[in-house]
Amino acid sequence: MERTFIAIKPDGVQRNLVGEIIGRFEAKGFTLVGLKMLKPSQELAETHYGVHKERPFFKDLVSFITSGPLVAMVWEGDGVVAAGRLMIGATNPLTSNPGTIRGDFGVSIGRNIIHGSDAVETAQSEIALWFNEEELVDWTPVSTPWLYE
Ligand code: DAT
Ligand code: MG
Repeated sequence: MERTFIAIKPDGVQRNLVGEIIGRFEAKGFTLVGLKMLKPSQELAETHYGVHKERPFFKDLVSFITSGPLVAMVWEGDGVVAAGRLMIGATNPLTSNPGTIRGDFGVSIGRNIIHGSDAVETAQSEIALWFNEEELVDWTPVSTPWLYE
C-alpha cells in the first residue's frame, strides 16, 4: 500500500484545523499509520524544504515552519500520494479549488496550512526524515473490504 507524508503546518494548528483535516483524510478512506505533534528543528525544516534552498522565500519558509508546533502524519491507501495532493489543492490558496483544504481555508501562499508529498519517491524520503520505523503502525481497518473491491 502506498504511503504519503502530510504535515499540518503551524498556521493550521493555530487555526484549529487539525480535526477538520484529519477528518477529511479519514472520511476519504485513507488510513492513519503515523501521527505526532512537534516543533521541528531548524535542521529538520531545512532538510525537508531542501529543494527550495535557493528560492527567495526559503528563509521565511523555514522560520515559519519552525515557529510553532505542527502535526506530522503518515497516511496510507491506494494512490494516497496523488489523491492527498488533490485534497490539499494548489500551492496558492487563492487559486486552489473550493473543496480543497487550501481552497476552503486559506488566502496566502506563505500560510497555506498543510504540506503533502508531491511524488511516491518524495513521500518515501519525507517519511524516513520525519518518522522512525517504530513510530509507524501496520494495521488493517475493518472497513477495508468496504473501501476496496
Ligand atoms: P507545495 O507546498 O504545494 O508542494 P512548493 O513545494 O512549491 O509547494 O513550496 C513549498 C512551500 O513553500 C509552499 O507550501 C509555500 C512556500 N512557497 C512556495 N512558493 C512560494 C512563493 N512564491 N512565495 C512564498 N512562499 C512560497
Ligand atoms: Mg512541495
